[in-house]
Amino acid sequence: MSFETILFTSENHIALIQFNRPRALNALNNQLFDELDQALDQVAADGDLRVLVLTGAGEKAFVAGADIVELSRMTPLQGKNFSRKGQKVFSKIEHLPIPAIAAVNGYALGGGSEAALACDFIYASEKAVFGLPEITLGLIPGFGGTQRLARLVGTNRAREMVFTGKNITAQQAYEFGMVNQVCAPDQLMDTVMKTAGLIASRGRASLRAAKEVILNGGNVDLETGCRIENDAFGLTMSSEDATEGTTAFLEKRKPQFKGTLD
Ligand code: CO8
Repeated sequence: MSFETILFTSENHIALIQFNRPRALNALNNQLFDELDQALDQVAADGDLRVLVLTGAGEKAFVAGADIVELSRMTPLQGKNFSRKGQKVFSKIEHLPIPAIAAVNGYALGGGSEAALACDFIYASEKAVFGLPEITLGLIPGFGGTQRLARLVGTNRAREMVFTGKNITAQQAYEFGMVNQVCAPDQLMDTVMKTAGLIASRGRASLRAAKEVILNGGNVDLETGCRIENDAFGLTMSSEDATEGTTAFLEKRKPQFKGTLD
């Protein structure tokens, strides 16, 4: 299937989705959300994929937010529905059966920061700019940003960013714990693909279990989290990958993971 607002390719177990509306700095409109939704369904259904990388096409932007032109024409109810649509699509990234990495190459404002926050972790170019400037438009973040940012960097840092609408640099985002690694702009994709390649060499079954356990454990007390981990551990023990991984170790060879929990 071909898309107009995103580029979707895959190679060596790694899916790559690029936001691609260069004339609007990759801003998120209805069409983009529909296409991203379809691409994510394809990613989830493809048992050959083990990791997803999300980035922005072009030099300047990851995503410069929701499309303000489209937004300005919406009734309040259409705006509420658009917010819910964005929340659902970003939740789909969060709940994919494989890890997702955001490679933030430029502006990640409003919905752009919210898209990155829905990924499992973020690498950023030194030129990246993060922020939730919705307050400057008389709005608030509506694609899960108030919730995910506060959980990731703490309530008070999130309050300051959301109340002021001020942007932060990649370095500040790193210091806040929002970004795992800051790279020179021309090194970003190589660095991300190296990490993606390492993840892709692991088994899909254990990646899925690890992702789910960390995600689900984040919202419950430690004891409940450990129970969730314990159940998932039992499930991975029964996977082909666990047999292959332990056998390969004992046979002093590299494991060839082919299993799945689907
Ligand atoms: N929407 C639509 N078009 C955009 C957007 C956007 N978010 N951002 C940039 N563009 C367009 C510009 O209008 C411009 O188009 P044109 O050439 O036709 O005039 C083109 O992209 C290039 O942009 P600039 O000329 O402005 O480039 P600069 O380098 O001067 O500035 C900035 C880059 C700083 C990124 C600037 O474009 C900017 O501030 N953009 C808006 C950032 C913003 O406020 N984002 C938040 C949007 S709101 C949001 O994300 C809400 C999410 C929750 C919604 C809930 C649902 C209702």
